[in-house]
Amino acid sequence: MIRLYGFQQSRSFRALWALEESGLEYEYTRVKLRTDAEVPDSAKNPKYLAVNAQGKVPTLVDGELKLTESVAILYYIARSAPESGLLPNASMDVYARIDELACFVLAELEQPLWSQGKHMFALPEERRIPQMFETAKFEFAKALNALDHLLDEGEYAIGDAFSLVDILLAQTFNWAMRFEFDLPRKYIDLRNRHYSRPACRRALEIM
Ligand SMILES: N[C@@H](CCC(=O)N[C@@H](CS)C(=O)NCC(=O)O)C(=O)O
Repeated sequence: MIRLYGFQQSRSFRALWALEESGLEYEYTRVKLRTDAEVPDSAKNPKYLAVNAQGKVPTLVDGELKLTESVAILYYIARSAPESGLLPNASMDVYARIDELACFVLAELEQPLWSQGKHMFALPEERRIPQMFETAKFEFAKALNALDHLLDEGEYAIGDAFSLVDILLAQTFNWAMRFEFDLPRKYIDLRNRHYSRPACRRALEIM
């Protein structure tokens, strides 16, 4: 049985949403970030560090397999449930574009959001540099311009069906909205459209 470890308002929502889309059986375990190691469900507790050495979320455990990167987790879920269409049955070119977009979300789009998050709450206080907030917004705007060239025109990121990159994009735009980054109307609409999917709404309830 798949077990997902997560924390509200974090990248673990990507995995929870994908699991709900997939129809796979799973169990969800909440861990607490930024709490003392002695707290039993703390991400710093040795029990959790045994599955995720960085004490981060998400983590997916399936038998002997332990995955600690959200994008790898999405691919694993998609491949475990091919009928979900999270990875469409597609040509080499389409697969390559899906991989490209997944890498782009991690390396370019979410990077300024996470940098800001680190300097807002995740780093030790003495390491935080609030002056970087404006730079993060500048970098995010640059990434959005590049993104315009990577997406198809239609309802979905690539092709004519919902896929794992739509989850990645919608969750990352949701993150940008929470952090009050400027987001063009079309990307707010994309977030709202995908967040109204039944699987996403179920995941929101569970989270
Ligand atoms: N590259 C990892 C990043 C995981 C990560 O940094 N997760 C954050 C939450 S979204 C975390 O656990 N941070 C620990 C903390 O804030 O103390 C992934 O995509 O899964």
